Amino acid sequence: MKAHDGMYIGGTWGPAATADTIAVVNPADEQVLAHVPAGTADDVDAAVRAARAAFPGWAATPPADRAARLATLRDVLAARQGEIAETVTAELGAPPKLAGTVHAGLPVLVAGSYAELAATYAFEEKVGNSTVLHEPIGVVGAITPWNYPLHQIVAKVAPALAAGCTVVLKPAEDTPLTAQLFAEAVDEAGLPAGVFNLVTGLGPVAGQALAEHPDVDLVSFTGSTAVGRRIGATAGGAVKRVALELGGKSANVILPGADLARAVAVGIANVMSNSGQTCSAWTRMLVHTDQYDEAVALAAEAVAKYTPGDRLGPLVNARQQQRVRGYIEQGVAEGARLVAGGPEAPRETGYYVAPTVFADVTAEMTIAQEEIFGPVVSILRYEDEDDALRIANGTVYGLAGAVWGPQDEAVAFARRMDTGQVDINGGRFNPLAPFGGYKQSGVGRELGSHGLAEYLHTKSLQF
Ligand code: TXE
Repeated sequence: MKAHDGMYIGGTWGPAATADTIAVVNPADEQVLAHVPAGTADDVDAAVRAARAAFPGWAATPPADRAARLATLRDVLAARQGEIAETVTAELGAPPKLAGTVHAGLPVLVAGSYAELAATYAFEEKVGNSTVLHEPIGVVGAITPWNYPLHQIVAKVAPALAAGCTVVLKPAEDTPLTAQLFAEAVDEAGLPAGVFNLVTGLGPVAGQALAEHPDVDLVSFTGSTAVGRRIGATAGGAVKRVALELGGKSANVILPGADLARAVAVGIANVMSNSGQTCSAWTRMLVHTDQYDEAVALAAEAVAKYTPGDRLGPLVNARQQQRVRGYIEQGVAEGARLVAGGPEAPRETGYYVAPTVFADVTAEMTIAQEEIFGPVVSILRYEDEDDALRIANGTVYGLAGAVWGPQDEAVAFARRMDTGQVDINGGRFNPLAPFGGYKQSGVGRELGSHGLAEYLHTKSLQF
């Protein structure tokens, strides 16, 4: 597969600081697709300098002009959707349909929303006898994961650029080809040199150098809680702004008055999508004790159509496959009942995991507490609404969730959940709604005007 052998810094593809490379592997067939440069602290430093040099000009560019550039970027991403989808399928293993609709389609929507917000956001407002100015923070270091390779990039870069910030991106080492396509799109859209810069490389090397760089004003990170905690500590020590989007263990709460068949089918589909590699996935299904057996039977039926290699893609790499299989083994060992799937790899080649459903899961079990990040659903039983709430809120995470039932009851329940986003009776994706976590799911919000505000300082002038 086509890959650049350099970094995109200061508006050009230039050579990397060393000749070291990273192999990009197709997780469906384990074949090497391409090699990309393994960036070092020197590459990161060059990129930060370019971003710093470009900052004053971009910050002073009228918001309407920034909006126009973002609209062009959206158009380029839309025009290249087919190529983006193919690349995501190759390096992540996403089934082509999902790659086309979600992986390549969603970023177009998000880039478009920031083209509009850049033009309409109140960068200046009157508060009594004061004028409050919302000014760009400066140079942003963006560190993104592999699970939604392009969405994760656009959800950081588009609001940063809309705000007037400049960006250095260090994408995940598993999916750098999509990131290179994004850099090509930025170039094609004619953004000024240095406004966006790309350094590919390993997390503990290039990622850490970016997170610790003294001339980066804000670090926006999406990934594991372990790395996020470190980045948060570093940023705290430097008194620097940080945005963290971390793990989740979201509850899918099915109230007795819900359409049970639909709630179970959508709940299973939600976790199987992207092979469970979604931080907001509803991995814990909570069912009233009277409906429990029926729900388990429906779940077993619903999961049967996710054939590995067809509707269900592989996991991103061997490490993630091992990790998820380990969790399934642990679920069995702790006494949960396998209704579908299991720890055995369903295909000889490729990093596949069998679509798995556990019943008789209790709230304390490891599989009900830790983020698995694979196609694994745990079905838990509750006695009454207070019990359901205690279970739903009983993890260290609080990223998303779902409630099914009569609308008023479902909304009342959602208000009591300690989580950043709740879908009521299925919900519909809204690119303007803020996304982010309570508790250890993170700090800050992405998407919409809340996502834009993360990249702004506030200054008040008194008259
Ligand atoms: O994440 P890492 P991994 C969760 C999920 C998954 C687990 C491990 O549970 O099973 O994390 O995934 C960069 N300094 N999520 O190991 O390592 C890294 O290069 C700076 C949830 O892949 O956190 C990549 O760009 N950066 C999640 C990014 O961090 C570092 C999405 C994420 O990788 C670094 C992905 C360091 N020391 C995983 N070490 C979500 N919230 O959506 C690594 N990185």
